[in-house]
Amino acid sequence: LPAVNFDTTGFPALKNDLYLRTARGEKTERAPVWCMRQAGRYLPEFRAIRVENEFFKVCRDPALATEVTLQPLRRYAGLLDAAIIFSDILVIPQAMGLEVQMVPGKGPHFPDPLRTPSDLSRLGDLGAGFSVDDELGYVYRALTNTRHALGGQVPLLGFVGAPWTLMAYMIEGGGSRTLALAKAWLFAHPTAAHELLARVADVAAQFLIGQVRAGAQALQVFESWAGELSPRDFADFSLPYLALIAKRVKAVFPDVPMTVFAKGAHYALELLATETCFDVISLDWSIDPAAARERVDKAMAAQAVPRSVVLQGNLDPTILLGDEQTIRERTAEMCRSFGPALHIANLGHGMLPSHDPERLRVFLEAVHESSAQLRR
Ligand code: 1CP
Repeated sequence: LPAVNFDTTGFPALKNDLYLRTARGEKTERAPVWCMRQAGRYLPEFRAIRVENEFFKVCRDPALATEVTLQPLRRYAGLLDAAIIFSDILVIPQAMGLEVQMVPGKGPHFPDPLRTPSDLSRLGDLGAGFSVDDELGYVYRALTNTRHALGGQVPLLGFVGAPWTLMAYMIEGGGSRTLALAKAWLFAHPTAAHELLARVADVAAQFLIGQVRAGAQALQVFESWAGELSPRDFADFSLPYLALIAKRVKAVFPDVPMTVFAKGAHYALELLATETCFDVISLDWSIDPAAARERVDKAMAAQAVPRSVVLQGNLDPTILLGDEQTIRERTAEMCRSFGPALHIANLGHGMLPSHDPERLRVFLEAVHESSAQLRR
């Protein structure tokens, strides 16, 4: 593995700024493309590293995190327009004092999750010695080292989990089908729920600001469990914290593009566009891109100060399990539906461990081809 470099002053010049220009609302020659979970278990080179190294060890070791972040960039040379730092949304609950294990084949497991509101006192974030930058400095070091190792090929993205999604993991103790334990807090203990959400939002905002200082060039907030909430409860328990995070980061770094991915929350498109200052709204595959474009444009046009909102997404990842012809056709269709501008191509959710890496190449090539054609 290459030597580790923590100099945050002399980063290499950026050679491909397609993602950044699009995220800022500029017209570009084609749609930039990257994929959620582009570093992950579908790649044999990733699994080879994981045989020897526990999941959070890869996150905490800057040389390993850099290596894994760069793996898809190397394999799909010239086809990806962004890198996303290898880490996990669960590093925040960990930093706040909860133990998180990554169980092979199962996913995250909290041996001792939050059970009742009195458990909030177990979280360390209000303690006198608590510092987000100290607790999560290993992510900053991974970002700085990766930014150097990228050599300016593409911009580097940082990310966090959104408060509602992290609250869900902290109470459920892992993935869950109904989120009944976490949702019970919303209705039985709304004050405690809001306290937890506000504390996580505070840590998340500080963490994102630190990630930019360390070298992240754009940011994404993952609200993966938004779709479990009704529109009314999304407006109450998710949206205000998403808006707060974006506002706090933008107050320090107004020019760093920010994306929100509220999976399953297409009902909230207008609110995300008008009530938050995210530059990009990432869509899952449950909404037609043209319909999303129209709704967002209509909502923005009614604003006193309209701005352009970029959309990201949204191919159903399981389409990559289909044949090459189908992948090409569906990708072209998706690009046409988003239209000839303000689109960052992506899947509607992350890569799956069962994906064939060569099918992802077909998707990436198809985006290059069909989105360039649209703009001619
Ligand atoms: O053993 C392994 O290697 C575990 C697989 C894995 C990987 C590759 C996990 C466990 N996390 C990650 C990396 C990861 N997670 C990234 C890295 C960068 C990239 O995208 O390439 C990112 C951005 C995440 C974010 C993440 N983690 C989310 C939000 C996005 C989403 O998928 O909705 C969520 C919900 C998690 C929790 C998590 N971590 C890992 C798993 C398997 C899960 C999901 C479990 C569940 O369904 O509850």
